[in-house]
Amino acid sequence: MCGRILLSLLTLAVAVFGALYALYFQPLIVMGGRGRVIEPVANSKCAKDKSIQACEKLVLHEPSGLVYMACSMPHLRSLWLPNHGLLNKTGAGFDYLAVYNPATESASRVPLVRFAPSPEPVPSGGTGLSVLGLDVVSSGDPENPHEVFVYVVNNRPPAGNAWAFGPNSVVEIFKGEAGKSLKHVATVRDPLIGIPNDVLGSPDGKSFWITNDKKKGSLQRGLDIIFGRPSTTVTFCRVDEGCKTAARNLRSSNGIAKGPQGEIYVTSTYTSQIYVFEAQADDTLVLTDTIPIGGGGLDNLSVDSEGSIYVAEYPKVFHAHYRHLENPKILSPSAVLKISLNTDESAYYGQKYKIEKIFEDDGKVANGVTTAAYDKERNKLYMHGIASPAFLNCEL
Ligand SMILES: *[C@@H]1O[C@H](CO)[C@@H](O)[C@H](O)[C@H]1NC(C)=O
Ligand SMILES: CC(=O)N[C@H]1CO[C@H](CO)[C@@H](O)[C@@H]1O
Repeated sequence: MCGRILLSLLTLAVAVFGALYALYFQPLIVMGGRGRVIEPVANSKCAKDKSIQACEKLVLHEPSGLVYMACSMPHLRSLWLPNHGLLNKTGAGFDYLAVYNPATESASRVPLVRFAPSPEPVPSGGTGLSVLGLDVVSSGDPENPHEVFVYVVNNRPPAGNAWAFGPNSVVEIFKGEAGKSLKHVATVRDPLIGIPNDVLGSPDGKSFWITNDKKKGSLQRGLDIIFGRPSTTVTFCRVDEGCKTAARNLRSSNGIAKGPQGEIYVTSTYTSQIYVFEAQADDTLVLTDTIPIGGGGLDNLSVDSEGSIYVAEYPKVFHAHYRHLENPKILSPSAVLKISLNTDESAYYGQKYKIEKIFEDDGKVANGVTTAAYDKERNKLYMHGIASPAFLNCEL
């Protein structure tokens, strides 16, 4: 009798494990890139610039052709990266903004004016910036056609114990002429700014959306990744009025960008899909579509002048997030996907979007790419990564 109960319990345990495996673990293993063969695509005509490193996000400013980047140093990312639960404050506060000029083919740091990141102490030799997401938006002022607002996520360390309190994250807003120094205009803090990831700014310098990767606390994040709990949000903030939740119940929201018709795209890293939202009059977001990619993990995205979406894909996302981030010298393969509205015949059969792989590399040329933008005018694909050793520009 006892043996029979034991047997039933064992059968039940096997069944439960099997169901969990099929439901949760197997899709994760496929998305994690097990068995995926890296096929080189367009990786032979690339120029590297090692003077600018560990840039998690880059933004092409189309009117000028300049590429803005939010950068650090690879070894510092392994210490201080609150979005991944890396909370050694020694690595905080040394980051910077950089700009690449295609005319001179050179990159440099952007001088920041009137930026006093109080009240947190700035480490000696530091900048007071711990950057992640970035956006660069033309102000649309006819008197100043090159004026831009630059929004950057600043994951400042807390005054006390970072493991207990998490980061003291804010969004910094700067203003200036494209390619010149930037003047600090606002630091936005709010309880609804948890640990922000990416930012999408407005042309007037007064409001923005952020993807909120997670609340403070990282065991929860691990469980949410495995079980796909929709625990992340998009938050909308006005500089003068504070923040509110614009979209909730999202799975691993990460990159955010705007399309030409005002649609707002958000990548879901660990479910390999893109959410498509429509902004409402009250600045909340209504989900209108999802684009299933079904490949590896997805990261930061950008939209070109014709509305095509470019997204950095991790062929091996867990390798990237757990091995490469902890030791950036361990190579991590990279890929970039282009997603456009399908205008071929197959559109009639329900394939609304066309997904093309336009770049792939095993990590030797492009190590750990997390962000990409395509300059149509110059036929250049720009790439960088959160712990990458170099800025890459490749001819397609
Ligand atoms: C933080 O990083 C520094 C520099 O690598 C190291 O010396 C220190 O032991 C680290 N602190 C902790 C608590 O791990
Ligand atoms: C700005 C942005 O979307 N950030 C993500 C880009 O890539 C890194 C690496 O995964 C993520 O940590 C950022 O959250």
